[in-house]
Amino acid sequence: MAQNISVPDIGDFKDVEVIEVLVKPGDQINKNDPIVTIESDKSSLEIPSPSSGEIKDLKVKIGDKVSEGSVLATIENGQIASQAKQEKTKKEPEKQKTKINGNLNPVKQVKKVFAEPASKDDIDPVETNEWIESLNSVIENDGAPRASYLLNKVIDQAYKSGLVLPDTRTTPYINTIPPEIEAKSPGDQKIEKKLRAYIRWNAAAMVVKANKKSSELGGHIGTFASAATLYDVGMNHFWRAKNNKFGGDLVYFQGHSAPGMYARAFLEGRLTSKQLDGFRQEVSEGGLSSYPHPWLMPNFWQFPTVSMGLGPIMAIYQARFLKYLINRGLVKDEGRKIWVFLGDGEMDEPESLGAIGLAAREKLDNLIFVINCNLQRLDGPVRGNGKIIQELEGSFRGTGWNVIKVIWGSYWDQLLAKDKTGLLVKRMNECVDGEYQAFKAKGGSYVRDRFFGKYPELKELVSSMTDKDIWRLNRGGHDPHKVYAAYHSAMEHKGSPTVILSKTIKGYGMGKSGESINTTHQQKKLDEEDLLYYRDRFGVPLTDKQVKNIEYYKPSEDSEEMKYLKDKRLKLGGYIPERSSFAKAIKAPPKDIFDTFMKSTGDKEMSTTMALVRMLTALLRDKNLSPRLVPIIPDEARTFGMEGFFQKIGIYAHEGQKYEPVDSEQLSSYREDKSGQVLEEGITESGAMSSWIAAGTSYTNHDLEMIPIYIFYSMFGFQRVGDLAWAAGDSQARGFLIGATAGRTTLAGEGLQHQDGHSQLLASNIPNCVSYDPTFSYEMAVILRDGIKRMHEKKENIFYYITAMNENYSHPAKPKGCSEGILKGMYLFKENNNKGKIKVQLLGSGTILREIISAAEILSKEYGVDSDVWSVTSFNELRRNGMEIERWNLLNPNEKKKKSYVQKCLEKREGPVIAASDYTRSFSDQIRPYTDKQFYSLGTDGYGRSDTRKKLRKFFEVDKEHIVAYTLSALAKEQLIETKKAEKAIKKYKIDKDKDFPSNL
Ligand SMILES: Cc1ncc(C[n+]2csc(CCOP(=O)(O)OP(=O)(O)O)c2C)c(N)n1
Ligand SMILES: [Mg+2]
Repeated sequence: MAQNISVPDIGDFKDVEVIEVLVKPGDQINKNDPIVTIESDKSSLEIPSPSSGEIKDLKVKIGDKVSEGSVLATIENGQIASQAKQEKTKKEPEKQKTKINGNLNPVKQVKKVFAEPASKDDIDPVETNEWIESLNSVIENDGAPRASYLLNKVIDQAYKSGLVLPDTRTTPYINTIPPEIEAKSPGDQKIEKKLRAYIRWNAAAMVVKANKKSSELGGHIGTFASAATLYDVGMNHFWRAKNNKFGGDLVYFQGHSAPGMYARAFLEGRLTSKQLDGFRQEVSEGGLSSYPHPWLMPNFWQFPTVSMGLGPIMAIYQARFLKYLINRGLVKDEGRKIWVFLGDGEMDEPESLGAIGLAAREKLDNLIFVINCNLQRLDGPVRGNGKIIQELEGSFRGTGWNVIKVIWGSYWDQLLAKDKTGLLVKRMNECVDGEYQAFKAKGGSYVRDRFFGKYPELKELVSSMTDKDIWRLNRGGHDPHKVYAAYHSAMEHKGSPTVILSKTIKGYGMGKSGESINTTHQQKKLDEEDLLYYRDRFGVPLTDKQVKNIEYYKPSEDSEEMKYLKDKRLKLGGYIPERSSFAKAIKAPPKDIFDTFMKSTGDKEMSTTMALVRMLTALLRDKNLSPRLVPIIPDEARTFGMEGFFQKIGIYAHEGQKYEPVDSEQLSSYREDKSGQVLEEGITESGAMSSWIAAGTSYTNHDLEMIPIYIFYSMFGFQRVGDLAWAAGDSQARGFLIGATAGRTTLAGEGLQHQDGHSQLLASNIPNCVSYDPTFSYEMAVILRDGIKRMHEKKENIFYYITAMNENYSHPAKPKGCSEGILKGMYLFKENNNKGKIKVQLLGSGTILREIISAAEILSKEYGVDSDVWSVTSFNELRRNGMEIERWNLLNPNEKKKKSYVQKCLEKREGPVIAASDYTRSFSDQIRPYTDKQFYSLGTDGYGRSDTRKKLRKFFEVDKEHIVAYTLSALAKEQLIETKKAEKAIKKYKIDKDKDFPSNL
């Protein structure tokens, strides 16, 4: 029996136009296949079929107006599933796991808790000890989980009784993992120590050598010197490379520790000594880049990290993106990890800590931060008056991370074991980082006096130790055993991300020339004496002469060290870092997918943003391409009319949807789903951009080509996240950035901080960013399809920036043969030849092209001035072409001159050029050098302000009246018309000559 398919609840909308009918009688359709697309003045929505069956009758056609309940079609054999929605929102029962203190992996054994030293605050030390003894006894007899349970109960009771409990964000200043439960490294420590020494030496040598050539070259020794053990333990035991069996762990190396990675790659035979000699000399072929730059070393580096703060946020969203791919069923869950190496100074960047809440919320247990807490940054101590490790512990624990502190090395274990009163821990707790830094700069006797000497009991504790012994008391991050145990524990941890806070010494091993002193960071030279000291400190088998020549050290291939090094990497699947891609291309959609956009919209008005959203909807119907689209929106879906995507493809939520959304009855209901496709980022442009980078580089990091489309307020794009956009270029991300609500006068009411008149110029500075400012939907469609083809089918390492507007207007049919011009940056939109004797070339982009078109009509009708109207889709692309051609011509003075595309377009045309856009004049000025014609730019220089579009365009002098007046004036200047004609027009349009230049207002 035939049943009706009608319009469901579509919110507040009534009498909405049907713009597409997607089925015909006789079609066999599945449940949820779209029947029609309807469009309000803000957004378009597809109406899905509630059941499967055969379409019998169509009850609507394009142009009909429908509301909730209107019948669209009838379907036979279809069971209209009224429960469909309910079924959909039914949640999988959550498996309850036993969880203690938020930790799914409670420690099995816990070190006995110290009794605190007697304190004057303690009115009854005997009672205190009884409590502590009871706790120890529960741990021993019933285990840590029971002890945690009891403590939680006691704490709950304390809160109920109104007690103010002490701050529990931090734990004592000792290692999180007690020695008794440390996992033991299976490595050969002797060999690993030797290898580490060679790598240390070679890393320092390459920096020193480069600076012998020229002190301009720079480089850092102290950072890797402090982090060598942290890297080596990972390389020898944990980080699995990508190969045909495994996707590979992703390691974000700290940018300025790059010399250490080169030094290891040299031992591995991946880099030659000649290449090491080319450190920071990249202009000649084969040089090594200063920092990790995939653009410059595309087979080696994966992540550009040296702009501090970008590494942590990009890595967090990378870890989330990996979970997204897994939850969407696009890649297998192989237990891959994202490791991120950071400096303690770097953690001051707002971006470094800005997304740690998301990492915890999303339960990113595939993410491990290693923060090298050498207590110093560039100028001096990170927290001289405090403790960076404690501060970071508080921040990370507070958001729900698993925190592992690796503060003390094994030499401290015995001392700590002997510390029955807890006085040593007390002393550790009370010292500040400024003191800890000095302890390592000033030697054993200083430590004896200043650290242990404060309390007679502690002085006694180390009385049998020599100053040398005291000096040898090592820090956790330099102890491979402690580092191994921490990494092992991080790998096992489930349910939350892990941060390892590892205490080290900046410039470790550099002695007087740079160990733990305030100038360590910039130490790039070591004199002979320093080099000999460095060699001796680590036992590098080089003669004095070799040291003086600053030779690299590499043992013979059949040495036990080299065999060990290679064997370890072989077992872990290969070498890292290595950048590769085995992703399959995505075939661009057929041309006809965008056919509707090539036709005139007639009287129907829409914005280019709406047109773009309709194009995305069309792309989602392409079975091949659809799953690869990653729409990314920072809380602006409704602004851009994209709320229809919520229901259609779902919002990614790793926990699914635990609640019935308030708008569940509506078609565009807020649907969260574990396999949702939309990344709804909330209000974080940096986060959204980081997601976009992760998706845009998925072709290399996950061997899966994805098409990210990140749509944002254009003003909060490049200007806000410019550094991330630069990193995206370096990373060779592929995808679309859509700067919506673009144009200084087009986003009318929002005012100064919203109105963008320069993002196109910011985009133009990124070499591999291709940018467009289209006016009409057919231009947008041509650009979008070509972008997909170039990036995702032909795999060009470029990304697109396209501005889209929110101004509604009707769109003409695509003029014949203009596709090439659209892509190159300009094409002839219209010729006005009304027998006028004078001609002018009018160029416009974005919505201001429409002012140009109107101005051309006025000029023709009222002033007898003919014009050629050019739609400029990209002043940026035109300039690129112009620069290249000009350079070639200058370098080939004997050859026949080549012509820029601008010149080819304009050379046979008459009259001066007037170019206008909704951006600053520099935007259109970019092409001024590439035509012989007189050139005048109009633009929106100055701060925006809130008002109507009409008033704003008048204010910035880009409305049709100003364009007419300025054109007449330019023609008068060229002596093509009389000046009084121009004067008359200025009067007629009431243009205030005395008004200041808008930039000054
Ligand atoms: C955004 C940014 N600002 C400044 C710098 C310059 N810079 C490079 S390293 C550094 C100090 C880093 O200290 P820390 O993060 O503690 O690293 P460490 O070398 O101590 O491991 C600074 C200021 C930079 N690379 N990026
Ligand atoms: Mg530091």
